[in-house]
Amino acid sequence: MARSAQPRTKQNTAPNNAALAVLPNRERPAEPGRYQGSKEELLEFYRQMLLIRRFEEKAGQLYGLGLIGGFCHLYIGQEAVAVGLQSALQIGRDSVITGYRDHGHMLAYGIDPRVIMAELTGREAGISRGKGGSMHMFSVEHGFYGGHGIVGAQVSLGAGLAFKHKYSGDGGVCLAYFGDGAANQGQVYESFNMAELWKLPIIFVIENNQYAMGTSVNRASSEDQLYRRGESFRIPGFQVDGMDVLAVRGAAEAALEWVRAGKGPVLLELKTYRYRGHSMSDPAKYRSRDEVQSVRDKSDPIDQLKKELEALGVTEDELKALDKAIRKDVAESADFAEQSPEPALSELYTDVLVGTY
Ligand SMILES: Cc1ncc(C[n+]2csc(CCOP(=O)(O)OP(=O)(O)O)c2C)c(N)n1
Ligand SMILES: [Mg+2]
Repeated sequence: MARSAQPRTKQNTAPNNAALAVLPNRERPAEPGRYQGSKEELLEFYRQMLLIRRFEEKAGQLYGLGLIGGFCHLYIGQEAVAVGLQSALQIGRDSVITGYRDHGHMLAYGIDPRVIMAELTGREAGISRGKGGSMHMFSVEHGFYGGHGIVGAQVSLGAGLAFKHKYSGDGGVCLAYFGDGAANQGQVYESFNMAELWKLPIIFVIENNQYAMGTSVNRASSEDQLYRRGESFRIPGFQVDGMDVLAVRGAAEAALEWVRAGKGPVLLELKTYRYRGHSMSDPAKYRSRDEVQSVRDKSDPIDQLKKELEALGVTEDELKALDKAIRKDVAESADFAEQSPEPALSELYTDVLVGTY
């Protein structure tokens, strides 16, 4: 039976198995393909992923030296996700929101590494003036709304951002990232429901890096094919190789076409992997070194793109020179951060919300 013949009203109490059976035949976004970029575009993706990798390695070192206080969650291994998705956005019109593992998303937006490093080290020159640290970075100018420490909260906030895009008719789309662990949070599903009901312009992005702190996705999730999690809300979902920046960009294109046409949300599950522990204080004893090494050997996003670039005629020397320039840039960011002053003590009394309840 066609879906239009099955009114979705309260009166229709009969079991709707027929409707379930036709769900797969509903209109869906085009099946994502691998992005066909020019050599220049591929080089730019490579540069951005390598910048994130080198930046995060440096952040790890600074943390070890005691220069970064509080929590610090590195993005190493997941670079292709932020770069592939955000390269498809229109900066300033679209919006992005994510959890606490946010350095890579900032860098993929082209935000100056110096102000990100200054934020990590709690300096006045930091993007949140040294008051947010690793987990709470914002750049409203870029449409980047954080940086959130409460698992899953960014999904509801993202639905709010998408509502704003729709309400004001600004044509923007919100990209709301969350993890495989966050995918089991209740508020995620409340957001799914409203987003589809109101056809909000939002792409829900599950960065499935296989672990939520020390718990593997298979141990925590009854449905571990996370791209299916939107089905009961009629949200189309796709599973994507999150270690292949071109596959990620291809998925972004397909999702954006659907969402920008006013057809409601899309759910993307990016299969990826984090090489480091959950945060800098995690010795990662819940998995073997061999497991990590085998992912690095077989599917590292930077190595994979390097091979493609070499096949396009980019020489090893050119790539080495690029790496050298990035290392220099990152070292300068660390120097800049170390030399920047800490916020004045009087800053303790600004940006504080006072109210009575
Ligand atoms: C509401 C809430 N519950 C628990 C925590 C503690 N916590 C911080 S990160 C995390 C795991 C989240 O894993 P995932 O969503 O897979 O993201 P990933 O760290 O892998 O990027 C947990 C349980 C929290 N910050 N907020
Ligand atoms: Mg995870």
